[in-house]
Amino acid sequence: MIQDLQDLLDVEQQEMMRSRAFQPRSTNDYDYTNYHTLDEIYSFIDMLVQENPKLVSKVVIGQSYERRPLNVLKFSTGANRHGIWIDTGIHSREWVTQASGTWFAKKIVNDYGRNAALTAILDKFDIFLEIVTNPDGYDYTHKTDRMWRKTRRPNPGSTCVGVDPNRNWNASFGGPGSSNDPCSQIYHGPYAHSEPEVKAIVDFVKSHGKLKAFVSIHSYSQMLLYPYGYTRTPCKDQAELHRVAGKAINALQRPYGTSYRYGSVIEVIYQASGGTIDWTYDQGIKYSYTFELRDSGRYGFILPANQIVPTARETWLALIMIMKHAKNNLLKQQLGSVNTGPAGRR
Ligand code: 0X9
Ligand code: ZN
Repeated sequence: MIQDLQDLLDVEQQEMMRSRAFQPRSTNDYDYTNYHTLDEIYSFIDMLVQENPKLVSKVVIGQSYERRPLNVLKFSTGANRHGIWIDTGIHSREWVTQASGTWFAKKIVNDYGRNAALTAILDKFDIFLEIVTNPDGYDYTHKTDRMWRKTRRPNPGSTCVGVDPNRNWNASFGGPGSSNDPCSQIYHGPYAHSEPEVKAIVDFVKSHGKLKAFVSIHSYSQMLLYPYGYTRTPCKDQAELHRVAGKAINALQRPYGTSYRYGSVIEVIYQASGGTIDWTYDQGIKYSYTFELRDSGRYGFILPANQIVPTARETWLALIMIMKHAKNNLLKQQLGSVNTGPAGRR
């Protein structure tokens, strides 16, 4: 319960006004310390691609219900690579996530060729980053209801709008921890992958076929989670996922002392069926993680803008740890197949 919610919303609006008058002409001038509208983030994406045509491209993986492009940034330094996926903003009101996604994008172009860890990762993997995963919802949080979470598709037979895109995946779809009431915040939708925003990612994951890590970023609560959400039965890589999560949250804690809890979704938050990372894990993407970024409840979804950059910075350290681990695992796999292949059998 936030007592002074309207005060927080007023401050947030005033802060956004401060940069509204200013149109950045490059991603260097972009105000990473503030929240931005959908149009501003989409212009950021186009500027970043234009400025770094060798490293960055824009992949449109589909269209939202209201026909907005679903833009994914692809960071790539070579053909036929394995992939790492990161999404932010699938729940539209979790504004620090889209803001952090924007910061990550700039961080990748700044660090490639300069930072050894990131460079090594990009020499093995393409990174796919969907900053505004629920653009209709995001636009709606700016124009109408700051606390909107779901998609914006009308539900036939109901006056309530939208489906929870984190209950819409085909992983124990419709099970406990989701609702069949269209007015619920955790409404699972009429059938699995009914939401175009979800279906676009499903199609992308299947057609890519070589994603090794999938990280879906939410706020708030300060948690790093792995599957499952739909069952208490531990996933078969639980021990490894737990170890990697521990290292990731240690790295995250270093700059500002932010403390995270970690474990499976069902053990650490609550039971949730139809969640993103349960589906990606069951598709064979071992390093499937969900973050819940800052804070732990004082400001909740209305995190003050002066915490955007610190949040993004600390989260990036955890992401690097996960990506590094995925890379080492891939190298081990590739070495293993060389040694047991026809020529290299020992
Ligand atoms: O309830 C949710 O969807 C997530 N919390 S949030 O406050 N961001 O809405 C947690 C769900 C855990 N994730 C998965 N089951 N994949
Ligand atoms: Zn969320």
